[in-house]
Amino acid sequence: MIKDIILPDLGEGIDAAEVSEVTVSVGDFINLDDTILVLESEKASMEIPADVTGTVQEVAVQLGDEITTGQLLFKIELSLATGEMEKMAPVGVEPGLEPEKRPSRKSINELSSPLHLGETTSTGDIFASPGVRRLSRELGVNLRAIKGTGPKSRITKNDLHDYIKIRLAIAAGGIVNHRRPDVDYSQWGAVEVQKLTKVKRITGQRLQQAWQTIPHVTQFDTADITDLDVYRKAMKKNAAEENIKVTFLPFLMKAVVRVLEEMPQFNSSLDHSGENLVLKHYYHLGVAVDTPQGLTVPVVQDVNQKSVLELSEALMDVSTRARNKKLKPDELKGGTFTISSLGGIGGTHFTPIVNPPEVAILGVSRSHWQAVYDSVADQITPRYILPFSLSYDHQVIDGAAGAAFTSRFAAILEDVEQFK
Ligand code: CAO
Repeated sequence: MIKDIILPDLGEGIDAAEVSEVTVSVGDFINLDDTILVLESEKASMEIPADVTGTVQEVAVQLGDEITTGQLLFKIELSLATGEMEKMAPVGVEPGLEPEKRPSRKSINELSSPLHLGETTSTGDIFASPGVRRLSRELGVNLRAIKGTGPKSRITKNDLHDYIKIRLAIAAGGIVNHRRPDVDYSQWGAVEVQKLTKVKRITGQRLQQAWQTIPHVTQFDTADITDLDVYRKAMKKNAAEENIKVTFLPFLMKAVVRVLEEMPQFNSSLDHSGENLVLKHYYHLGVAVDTPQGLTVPVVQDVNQKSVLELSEALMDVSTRARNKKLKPDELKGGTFTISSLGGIGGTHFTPIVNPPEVAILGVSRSHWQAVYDSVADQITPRYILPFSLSYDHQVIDGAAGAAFTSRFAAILEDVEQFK
């Protein structure tokens, strides 16, 4: 059955208005209360909601039309009874499915014809006030691109402002601080509020900046450290007599520096113009340390000139002082590459965030025993495998170089002679 939708009395003495947005097109399925038209009169902007559910058969008005009370707006084919809807369900949709779990006619249309983002896209299924709609039209912003934070995901003026700010900042290569919605979480259960430490706040800002300004790629790889484990255990036993704790980390630092010497672009920074690469001939490694105050990254200098034992001592020293808040500001500066090791805690792989102005960071996860096929001996043997990830700035480093770095790093770890 077809129903005519006519322009209702707009009240407040308004009997004519201009069509500023037609939010539905022929073939669209509309629900009761969906916005189908936005009008602007001398006095106000207003949304006209659908008073029926069904499919648009005819659109009788156009953008810019001056329309009056009682004028025909749309012809709508009213929604069919549930039984008939089931017969119309597309292939792959179970007839017994509850109506709300079944794709709407509109969403089926969207699947077959990809949505084109642009000013002319229908936004009738989006909640936004006429003022917001008008502003978005004036600024050429497609409301579909914005996530509404209001009730029923309504797009508020602040959402629109935030969206525009973000787009402008991204276009200018700048940093965006999102306005977080002020939500009362206690409406869903008990909560407590904890103040972020200064370290967490500063680190958070730096991480956000890095994440937004550096095009990250993360390369995952593994190294067979079975022989290195045996070697480390022997060294650890001897060093324990001198109260030095030898973990895997100093070996990883030595191996990293070896690769940095061979592939200098990983030990570099882009200069302020972004047109030159500054290659550093010193090897100062930042080491991420987990402290009660938050993540701290002290720098161990001249790693290429230190032995595994000297690095072990240096690590014990800086990690203890980091946790006791005893690091000097200078000890947090001048790093050329960072290692973040979660190996003492767990996990298989993770994607570390580059620590600017550096261009790459190594993330180390926990080693595990694994059955590995040895094709030469034609047998399966247990091997101790170290998973790791390398994140790098794709402005500086190509994917091929990233993969070459991780392969070379693994090869060095697998050859224990390199550490003797
Ligand atoms: N696989 C298996 N075991 C590992 C390992 C690995 N990849 N890495 C460390 N271990 C072992 C160590 O050998 C040690 O065991 P033993 O006493 O038997 O030798 C144990 O785990 C604990 O090591 P550790 O964590 O105390 O020492 P470390 O040198 O490996 O790391 C430090 C030092 C300061 C880096 C570490 O304590 C730390 O703070 N890590 C967290 C870093 C972090 O938070 N990164 C996240 C940044 S992104 O948010």
